[in-house]
Amino acid sequence: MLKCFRKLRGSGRVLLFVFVASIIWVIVDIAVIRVSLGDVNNKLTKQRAFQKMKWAIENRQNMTKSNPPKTNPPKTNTPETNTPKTIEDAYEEEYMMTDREVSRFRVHRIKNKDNKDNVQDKKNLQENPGDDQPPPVASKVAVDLFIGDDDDPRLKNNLVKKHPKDVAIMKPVKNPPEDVEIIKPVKAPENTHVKGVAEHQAVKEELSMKEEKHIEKIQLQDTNQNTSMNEDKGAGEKVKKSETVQLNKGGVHQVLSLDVTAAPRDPNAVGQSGQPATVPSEEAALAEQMWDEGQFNVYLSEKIPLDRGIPDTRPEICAHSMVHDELPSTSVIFCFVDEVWSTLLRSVHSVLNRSPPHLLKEIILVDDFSQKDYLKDDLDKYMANFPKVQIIRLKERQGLIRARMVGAAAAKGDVLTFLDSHIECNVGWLEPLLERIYLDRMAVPCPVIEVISDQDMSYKLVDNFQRGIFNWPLVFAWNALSNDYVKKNNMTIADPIRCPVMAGGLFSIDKKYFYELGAYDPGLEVWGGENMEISFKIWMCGGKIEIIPCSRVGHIFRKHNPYTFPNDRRKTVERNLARVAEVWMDEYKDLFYGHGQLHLLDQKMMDLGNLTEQIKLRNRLECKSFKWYLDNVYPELDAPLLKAEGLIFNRGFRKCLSVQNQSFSFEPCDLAQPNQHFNYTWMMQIRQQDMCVAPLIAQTTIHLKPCDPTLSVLRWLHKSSKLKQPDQLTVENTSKLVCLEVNQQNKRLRLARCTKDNLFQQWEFTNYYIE
Ligand code: UD2
Ligand code: MN
Repeated sequence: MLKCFRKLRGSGRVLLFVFVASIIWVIVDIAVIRVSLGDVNNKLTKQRAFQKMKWAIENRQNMTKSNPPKTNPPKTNTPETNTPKTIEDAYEEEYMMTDREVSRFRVHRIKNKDNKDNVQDKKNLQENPGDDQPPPVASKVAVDLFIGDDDDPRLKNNLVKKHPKDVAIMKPVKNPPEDVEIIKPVKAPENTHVKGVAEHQAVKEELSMKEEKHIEKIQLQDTNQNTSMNEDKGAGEKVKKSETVQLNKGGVHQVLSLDVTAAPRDPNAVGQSGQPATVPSEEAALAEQMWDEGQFNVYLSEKIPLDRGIPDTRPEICAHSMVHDELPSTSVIFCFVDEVWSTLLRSVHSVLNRSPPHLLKEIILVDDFSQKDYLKDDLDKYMANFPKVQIIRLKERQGLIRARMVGAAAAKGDVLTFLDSHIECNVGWLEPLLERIYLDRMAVPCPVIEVISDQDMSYKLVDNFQRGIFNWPLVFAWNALSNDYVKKNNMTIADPIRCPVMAGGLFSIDKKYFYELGAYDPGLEVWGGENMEISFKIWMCGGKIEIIPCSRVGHIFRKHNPYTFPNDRRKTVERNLARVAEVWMDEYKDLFYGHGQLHLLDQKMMDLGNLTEQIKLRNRLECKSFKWYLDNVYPELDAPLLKAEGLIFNRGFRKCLSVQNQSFSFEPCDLAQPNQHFNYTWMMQIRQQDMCVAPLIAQTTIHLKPCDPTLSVLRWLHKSSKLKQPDQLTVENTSKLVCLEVNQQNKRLRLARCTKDNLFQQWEFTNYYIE
């Protein structure tokens, strides 16, 4: 019995094992069946989704307020919403796409920062079987700036041919770009690579809200639409694609970081991604020869693709910042004289490629009477392919200032954006500028001006917190905000930076406001000083100038102007500055003249032209004083109105100079005596009220004469300062060195030959205001 029981127990284990095993088998079997059913379901789901997506694509272009979708979507099991969502939203929400599936509907994003990443992305793309079809949403169109077939060797080394006849403009893309990363688009004009759009949840919500409201939709058309110069008409067809973006009154969206590319961007192209380029040693002589044409490395510029990538140098948070949907449109104005072909074109392409098309009203090229042949017909022909670009030819050289005014007069945009003709606009450059004007029409925003190296054409990031200032005599300079200032004002690296003056070349301004301000002084010639004029005018007449760190534009800074000046360059700039000083600087103009510009006061030497209109304008606008400007906008500037003042003490005689009945005497020093009080001015005059100490050379003595800043005979050289020892008072305008001296015998004043260490020739004012 016991044995039998043991046997049964043994076989019971076996039975139990068999029982458990079959249960597991059944479970596994059911699971397998479920999985294959799921597969079938998934396929059906996907098919439905594709159908719906196809419908969405077909209808997307018809979706405007007045033009609702014409066809219905295919029926699905999911409830219909009134508002068609974006393709990818609809798909994602309703069918719970996997990441891999989502990636099919993503557009490509340019990754400027590191080509290695791009290569990796490409690899990922290849390894990812989900991406084996071209993305259905963003069909790519290339902007090919080279002639001929793919086999053309110039395509391979990205040689930009100078002769525009050799240049084909548009070319359809055959393969997806190579240097890309993939992100999810929400509002992207077709044919663009969009960075950072709607990755942000808040933006997504904002946008879907707007879609529901359907208040306004704007068609974002590719700027290159209908612009093919290519013989192949098909290429033209392919670029005629557009998408809609819905904009909402009072709504906001994440800043658009468009970057239309000549896809595929060749990572090995010369200067690609803003990398430094080098001249091969055998070409060094040629490169040197080409330098003078532009005063930078023209040789390399010719090799660099016209739509090269540049690194996105914005502070991290900029790509996520929000701007209003209803920004004003802008006309971009480039003035140029004898600009280098490749840099001019690169400038224009950077605007076309990186500006939201609906905000870019036009690009106006003002040719300031260039003499170079290629800037005539060839440029006309090339630009004829870009409907947004127009060229205005000046019949004689007007100079940059009047050329800008011609451009402004022709502009149809709400905002004028002035740019130099050798720049590269970075991604997302435009909206932050327009946003600033949208918020305050009297704000004049400038991008951060970054550096395109004149040597190797690399794109260089500049330091944060830089502002534009001037030093005497009105010399523009960059200046870093102090840490204290940054802390005190709680500033982040993306906050606008108040600038006492702008650099001049790159800024946006509300067009009406520009004219309210009287535009530029048309009496300014050729080049220089107009940045001071417009800066003072803006600040003193109620506006403000700011650098917007989220907007960045590279500029080739050159050591010499590559063009000629109709008259002497130095004189031209000095005269312009003197006009500005006369109109805007009140008594502070003395500081301008006093810092090495006294020769400008000589009317025979310098005809400043008529200033009446400018002075009238200032009065009409009821602009504030220059003192207000210094106190409120640029308090850091050292701007004492006098070089020195107080008593004039003679070190040898140990008494002070005094005026009694129009003649000079010496008295014991007494600060309370007004007749002992003199000012030593920036005009180098020794002044008591309106009377000036004047030398009488022939009589070797001095007398008092009514002051006149233009009279050079009234000028005394006196080198003493806060730091230096007392010094001689030397008559400035004589060939011999003549000094003011106390005659040791009769204790009277006289003019004598300057002798070192003679204490009777040494004078000291009570207060010095200069270092
Ligand atoms: C800076 C400004 C520039 C201007 C200048 C002072 C920047 C980046 N640049 O000098 O815009 O404010 O200071 O006036 O802030 N041009 C003409 N006609 C002429 C002379 C020049 O159209 O008679 C064009 C020229 O081709 C260029 C632009 O004006 O596109 C500015 O000239 P620049 O580049 O020689 O001036 P830049 O950058 O040294
Ligand atoms: Mn320039």
